[in-house]
Amino acid sequence: MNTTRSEEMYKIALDLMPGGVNSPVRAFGSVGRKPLFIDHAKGSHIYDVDGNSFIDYVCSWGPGILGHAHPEVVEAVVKACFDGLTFGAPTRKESELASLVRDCIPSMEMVRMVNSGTEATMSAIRAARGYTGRDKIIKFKGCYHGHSDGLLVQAGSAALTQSVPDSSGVPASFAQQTLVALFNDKDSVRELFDNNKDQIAALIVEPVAANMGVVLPEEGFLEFLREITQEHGAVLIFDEVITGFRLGLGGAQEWYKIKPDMTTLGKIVGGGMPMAIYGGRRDIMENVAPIGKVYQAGTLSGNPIATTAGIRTIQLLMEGPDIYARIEANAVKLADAFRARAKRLGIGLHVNQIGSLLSAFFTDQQVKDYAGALSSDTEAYAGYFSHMLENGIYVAPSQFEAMFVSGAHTDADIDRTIQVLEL
Ligand code: KE4
Repeated sequence: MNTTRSEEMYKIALDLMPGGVNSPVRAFGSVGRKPLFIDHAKGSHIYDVDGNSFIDYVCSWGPGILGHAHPEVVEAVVKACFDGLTFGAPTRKESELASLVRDCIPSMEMVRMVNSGTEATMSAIRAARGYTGRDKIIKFKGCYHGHSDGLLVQAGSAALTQSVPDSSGVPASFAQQTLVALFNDKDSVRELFDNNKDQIAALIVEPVAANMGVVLPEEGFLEFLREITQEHGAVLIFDEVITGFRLGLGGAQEWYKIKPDMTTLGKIVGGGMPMAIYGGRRDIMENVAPIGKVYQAGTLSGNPIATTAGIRTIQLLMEGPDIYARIEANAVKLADAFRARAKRLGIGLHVNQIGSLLSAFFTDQQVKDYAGALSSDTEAYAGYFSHMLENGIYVAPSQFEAMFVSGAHTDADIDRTIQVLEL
């Protein structure tokens, strides 16, 4: 595969930006290759600067549920641009998007728009701390909620002690406010609440973990989180930046019928533009400035172009034809093809799939938690990644990410992908 121009661009970029990228995972570090520079994308395909084309299952890490450059979204965005890119003042569109979100996710009684999932989770936690007057939070090892200091924290060896930052530059004092539990391990959560009575402001969780690869909540786990947070007066925050509008219009909370106190959204809700949202119970959100004392602000929050992209995307998802059944069916086909490959090659492979989200873990263990995910052979994953890329299939350049199926993936795309898996 010719990658001459990508390599030229990479050299230039390396001199200008850390690792030549604006987000670490894009550097292809964990798959031992130089990154491809993308020229354009359309529908289910992405095209690099050397003219190579790929069936894309990264979908920009989730936003691309309708496929790239959906004509109706692009048309709405272009039209909006002629009315001005940003005003720093309220617009009708923000209320329209907020209302659409509440129609789809009724637990989000009141919302605030920001520019990234990181801002959404950081602000939701600040609102929960302001509402409860407490400082500590619980997150889960292997769950990712963006790069705000308090959330860039991984537990120590026992996973139950005070955490240590896993990013340098995060003061230990910040980490001490973040307690880390184990996903699908009720005792690890119980222990933190018992040892930190009345100190925990919030528990934040990806209801379906998708940042250690896709790991599903075990039967009753989310119900348990709902009960224990209720019992201890802690705010339950569902980080649905990936699952929101991905598992259906109502996201994971509709899928599992659990009502969190707060929810964060990103990716799909902005239709690929910089847009994310936090919100939830009115009595919590009414603590947010300017009506409350929890300060949070943003120059481009609720930006008229980003809201336009989000509104049109959600409208298309609501108007149908219903794509959710089709993208789930295609994800199931791919999951079965991965399992068939593993059987044929006699390799350990564990596939987790829900809706249009899936991950193939290169391990012979069941992957029901972080330890299971970490048992994966990342070298084997890197080999698989190159095999797919060299055959025109663009999957996540990391074992610990999700594969996304979009409404733009055709039967021919799925068949071609299965064919490559059969090579
Ligand atoms: P952003 O700040 O990247 O918009 O969102 C942070 C975030 C919050 N919550 C969840 C559940 C997320 O998955 C993310 C971001 N996801 C990663 C992919 N796993 C974004 C890709 C990247 O970091 O470049």
